[in-house]
Amino acid sequence: PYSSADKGWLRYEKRQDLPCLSTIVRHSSASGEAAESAIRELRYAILQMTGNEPELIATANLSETAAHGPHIQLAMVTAEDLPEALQTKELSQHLGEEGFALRSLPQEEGEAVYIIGKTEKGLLYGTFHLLRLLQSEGQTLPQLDIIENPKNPLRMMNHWDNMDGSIERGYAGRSIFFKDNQFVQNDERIRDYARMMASIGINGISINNVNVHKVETKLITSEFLPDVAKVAGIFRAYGIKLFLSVNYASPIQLGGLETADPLDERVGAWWKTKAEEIYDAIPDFGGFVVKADSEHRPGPFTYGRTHADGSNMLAEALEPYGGIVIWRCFVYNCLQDWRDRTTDRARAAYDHFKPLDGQFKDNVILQIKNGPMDFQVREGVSPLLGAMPNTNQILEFQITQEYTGQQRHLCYLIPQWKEILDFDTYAKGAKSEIKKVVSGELYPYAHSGISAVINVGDDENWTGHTLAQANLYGYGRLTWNPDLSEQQITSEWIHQTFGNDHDVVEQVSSMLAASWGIYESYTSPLGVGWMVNPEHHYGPNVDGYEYSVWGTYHFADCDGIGVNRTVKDGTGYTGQYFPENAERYESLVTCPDKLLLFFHHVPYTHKLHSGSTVIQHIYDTHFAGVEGVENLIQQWSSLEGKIDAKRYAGVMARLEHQHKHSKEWRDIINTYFYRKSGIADEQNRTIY
Ligand code: GCW
Repeated sequence: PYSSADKGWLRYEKRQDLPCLSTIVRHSSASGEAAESAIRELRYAILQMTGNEPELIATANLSETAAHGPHIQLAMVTAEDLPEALQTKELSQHLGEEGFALRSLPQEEGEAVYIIGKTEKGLLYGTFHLLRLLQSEGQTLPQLDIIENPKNPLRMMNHWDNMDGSIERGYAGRSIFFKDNQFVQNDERIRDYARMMASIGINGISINNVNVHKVETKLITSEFLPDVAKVAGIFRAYGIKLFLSVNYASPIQLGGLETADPLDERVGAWWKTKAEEIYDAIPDFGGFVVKADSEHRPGPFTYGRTHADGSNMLAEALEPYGGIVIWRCFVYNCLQDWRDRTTDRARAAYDHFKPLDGQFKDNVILQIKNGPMDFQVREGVSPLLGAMPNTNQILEFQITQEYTGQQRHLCYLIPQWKEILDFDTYAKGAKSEIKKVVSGELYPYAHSGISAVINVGDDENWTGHTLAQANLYGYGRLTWNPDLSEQQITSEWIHQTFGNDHDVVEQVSSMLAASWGIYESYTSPLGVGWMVNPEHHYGPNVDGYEYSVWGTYHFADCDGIGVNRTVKDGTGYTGQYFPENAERYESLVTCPDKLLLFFHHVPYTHKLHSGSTVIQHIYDTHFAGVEGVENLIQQWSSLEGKIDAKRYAGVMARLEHQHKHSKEWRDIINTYFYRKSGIADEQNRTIY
């Protein structure tokens, strides 16, 4: 039933050390589509790993079968046929709607591992977790006593797929959903995709680009709803709700109205009828993702209305069905004037949305990019996160590597995301980290969680760069539990993807761990960002956006570089943070080196905390970055023969490209700043 694509981390390779697990016992309570998916996965995975497909039996038949030995039992926590040892208060109280328990229990018939859920989704997540454990190093049937609940209620993926099959900012081939303005006919790939997503706990997926063009606007019409419903059905069996990005101007484009004014009654009525039609086709439809008044997309501003007016109107239409509106805060003026030093794109989201706190309906969630700019290699954390106690928030990451090497360069993003999640906003005093804002722990949000722009396409290996699968995997695991360590996530991924060979685990972990730092060092020093070619955003171009209306400036001249965002005499952006952070960033003494040029304009001779000057830092890191890539190549080549030839060669080819390209970055950046500053490299290395 599975597609011929690369199996990612669901390879389930043969393991010598596994017990035979000849039986799966299904309690009658463990029923439903998602429970079926769990059982199918268990049988398939155990067959792959041990060579024997376990027999599936009902509890009633247990005593008659040959299930004498280790076996697996699936049951709901409320089931009366659970053994007494499992009918505990602890279990029933601690298990959330999506949570699971894994318990080993010696029984007459042999050692049993119980997978217990409160809902069938719990059974599904418990199954994937058990399979993960069985594949980690040296595991036989462990003594299990685990209860887990996801920390984030919403764990979403956003596709930027267009119906012609192209993917905005996609670097791994064409869409797995759409082709030639239709849905793809063969849905094997979508099924595999749903399995992969469920295995890392994803529970919501929007399938089309937030820039909703002409054909995609019709996804919510009778022309395409039957196809959308089919995909929703595939997702449903894996515990995933389908969402659509919608065009704010749909009442005009589809409804023949001359306005999309949120306060015009006809507009509200149109959306209500539309919602009814959608829920008729897909009763568990998740809701809408909306990019409005952003980068030339239509929105409430056209009618002099606020984003609260705009989103609430949509939310009202979805409310009777439990649907939600995910409203993006990526709203900024993309036509700027370099002479006007008071406008600062970094300020935009906060300036637009903070004043509206408390005005949004309960089923609206504001989706906020992790940084105030746009998924740069490094930027500050968005000060809007945590700043709206009375408005639901969801954090947006970018797995697709738009500004981080486009899946041709290796750039492991888990360390970046962990830094962001662990960032203390001080919203309610110390320990008000971003992870607590978005999990709903800090404020009593009705909805919250984490969302990300996904990096998959129809490339055989899903992500272009095989090692970019680690970002996809790690994202899911982090949204399930942001407290998992980077090492834990990396190790899980490698064991499942490449097996248990010690050298492989060691080298790949170390490559991944170093990669973000390496990429940062030959691209964007000290938080400066944006030195890329306009439009496609690949490769070095220091002034690519400096003399353009998009207004993403670094202000480099012959005296210095960086954006003065201080309250004292800059754009005032630092003042959007809570005082502890505002003060830290405002002062040159306390601002961390890594973000120096994001917050301050300084001379090239400015001395960093590291002891180096800004200009020498630029030279040093750019030389070091290329050496870093050389190390990656060496590490990878030490694994030749330990990784199958195809994946080995695929990764090697990308590393070689990265090497060449990193030299281009180094030379262009170094030369630019040498000529601007006139200051030579202390070590006299070649600068062109
Ligand atoms: O990062 C920028 C991208 C656009 C994208 C936009 C957004 C979908 O360059 O391609 O549009 O962000 O997040 O809406």
